[in-house]
Amino acid sequence: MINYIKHIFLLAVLTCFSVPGAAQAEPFEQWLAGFHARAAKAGISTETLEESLANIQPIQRVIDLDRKQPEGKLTFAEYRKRVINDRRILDGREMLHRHRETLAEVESRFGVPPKYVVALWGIETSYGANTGGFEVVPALATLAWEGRRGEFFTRELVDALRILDQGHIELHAMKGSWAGAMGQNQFMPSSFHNFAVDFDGDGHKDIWNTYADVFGSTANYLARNGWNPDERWGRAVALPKSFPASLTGTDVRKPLEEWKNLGVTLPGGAPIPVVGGMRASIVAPDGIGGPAFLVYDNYRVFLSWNRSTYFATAVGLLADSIAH
Ligand SMILES: [Ca+2]
Repeated sequence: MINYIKHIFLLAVLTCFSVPGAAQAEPFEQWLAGFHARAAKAGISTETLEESLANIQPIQRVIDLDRKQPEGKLTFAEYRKRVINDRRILDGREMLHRHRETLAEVESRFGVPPKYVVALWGIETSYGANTGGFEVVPALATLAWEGRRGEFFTRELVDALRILDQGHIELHAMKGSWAGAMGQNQFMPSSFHNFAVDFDGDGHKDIWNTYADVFGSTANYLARNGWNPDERWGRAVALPKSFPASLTGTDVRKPLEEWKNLGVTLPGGAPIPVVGGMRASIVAPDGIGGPAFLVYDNYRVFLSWNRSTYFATAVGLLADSIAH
């Protein structure tokens, strides 16, 4: 279900750039031969190329999912209900407790509190329970060949082969979503190269099966995208009746003092805490009449992971729900 929701966003993005009817200009075998040459030129070993590309075929299910038109957009209230249910909150608390030592080590190295690492893990894959059953190489090859955003997926496929070349994971254990998001934190291969870490020090960056590497890689991603250890992500607030919609959205940033003067309060009506120098935005995913959130710089770090405000807000809310 979570992947389904993610796919709606991904499809919405993909659809903007698609050229109907432009797909599959050449037979798959012919495309594969050309890709083989390109990957060899990019430095992928002959051994990896032969092992991973031999006998692969396009996956019809991946094509179907890629071509599926987005259904009607969920409201944030609907999305929130699906993504932050009681089961996920209880499981998150359990995971926070079970992995507390590793998560504490991760926090001391990257400055990201455990609740955010666990919340991202929960929203991406239900704490590793739903990582996607597609083998990444044929899934990416299908998307690279099919044509729609072919160049993007071709580059991701080269990056995927490089992961195999470096020996981080075995070919058939390299699984992910239909669109190539891999392992327990759903990194695309390019994100893997930029942000995955071998936190347990065994020589492999294993975001599929090693919790320490999953947590370390997630925290490293957040830290490298500007996570501020001294701040939270944001908080629920109440807006005054006259609040103009034009002041909502992450493009509008104001000092906390200014929001306070504009009548923004905590949900119960108490004044919002004002910290000098901090700027924030107001996000109201369902419009002025719906829930509203005062969001800080760390919220933008969530947006660097996934551009959806639904996603970013849900991560923050789940983190707060599991930390008790
Ligand atoms: Ca490792």
